[in-house]
Parts: sequence; C-alpha cells; structure tokens
Amino acid sequence: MKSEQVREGGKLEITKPFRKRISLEKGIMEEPDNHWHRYLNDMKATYQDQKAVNRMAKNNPLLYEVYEAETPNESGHLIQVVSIIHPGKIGDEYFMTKGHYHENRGTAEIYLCLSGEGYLLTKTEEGDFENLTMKPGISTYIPPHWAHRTVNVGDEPFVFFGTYHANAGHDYGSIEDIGFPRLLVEENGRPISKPNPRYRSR
Ligand code: PAN
Ligand code: ZN
Repeated sequence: MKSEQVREGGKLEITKPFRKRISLEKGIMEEPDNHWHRYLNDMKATYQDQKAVNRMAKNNPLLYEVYEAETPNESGHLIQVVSIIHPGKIGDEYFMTKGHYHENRGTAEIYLCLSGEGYLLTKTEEGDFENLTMKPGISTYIPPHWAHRTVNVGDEPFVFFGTYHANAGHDYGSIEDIGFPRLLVEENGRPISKPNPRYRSR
C-alpha cells in the first residue's frame, strides 16, 4: 500500500495526488492496485458461434486483462484503468470485452487508445447505437447512459487507457443475452459489421 493511499478501518482514502506509470512499450500499468483477467469460459454466451466456443473452451484462451489504479468508490473520485484485449477470434467474431452499462447510469467514461486497432461499440436502452474505430491517439467519449464494449480487430494487442467515475459500478446483465445491435466479424481478412440476430433493444 503506497503512502498516498490509506485504509482507515477498511475504507480506502486518498490523502494526496499520486502518479502511475503506464508503459507505452509494454502496454501495461506498472504497480497497479488490481489486475484482473477475463477468459473465454467467463463469457461463453457472448459469442454467436457456440460450436466454436465449445471447441476453444478446453484451451480457455485469455481474451483480455485490465489494470486498475484504485480510488474510493464514491462520488468525486475517478478510476484509471488500462485494458488490453488480446488478438484472436471465436469463430469469425473477434475477441471483445463483455460490455456493460454503468450501474449508476449517469456516469460517463473516456477511453484513449495507446496501441493496436479496435472498435468501440456503444448503445442506449432506447436502441440508438454508434460504432467508433480506435487507433493510437484516438480518444473516445462515452456519455452517461451509453453501454460500451471494445473489440480487437487487429493482430496485435489492442490497448487503451480509460477513466471513469469511481462510483459508476458495472451492469453486465443487461448486455449478456442481447449484446449490441451489430456484430464485428472477420470476412476476407477484414472486419465488417453485420446485424446481430439476437439483438433487441433494452
Ligand atoms: C473499462 C472496462 C474494461 C473491461 O474499464 O471495465 O475495458 O470491459 P468489461 O468491464 O466490459 O469486461 C470500463 O468501461 N469501465 O467502466
Ligand atoms: Zn465502463
């Protein structure tokens, strides 16, 4: 535990400004407070091609990982994260994040691409959607009330920095069954988007 972070009776407090090093060469946050991993078996239902899921489930590939600089999960604080989506596909669908709304729907988020090539898929509960391409130097703004998922469409890790309200929380359930309006699949070696047959709004 670093000196700017103290735990008072189990409660995290930040007592002064602090720095974090994000290695642009390695695409990681050094000395994170949390580092977590999501494997295929954690999100099998997300993918369309269940035969491909079952074939790959034995090896259970690592799809992505996230480094976090922790702050108290209360209004006013921001969390900094670095997400790394590894390259690969399940069937013809690219590795992607589970995707979520913020539990606290009124909280926005910013992503800044550090390396690789990907897409940000977003949607609202009313059925609006926007898909944005991301490459190094592109920053994206996810307004309050927009669900978000990222997809690696390249052949190297897709790495992006993110920052969001520490009290945002994550609602994965509303995405799990229906996903986003469009899927990103590889066709003739290139990413194309096509309608998601399982999608319905909300
Ligand atoms: C990001 C995401 C991260 C992993 O930090 O949590 O990229 O994606 P999932 O949470 O959908 O698995 C973020 O949007 N936080 O709010
Ligand atoms: Zn988020």
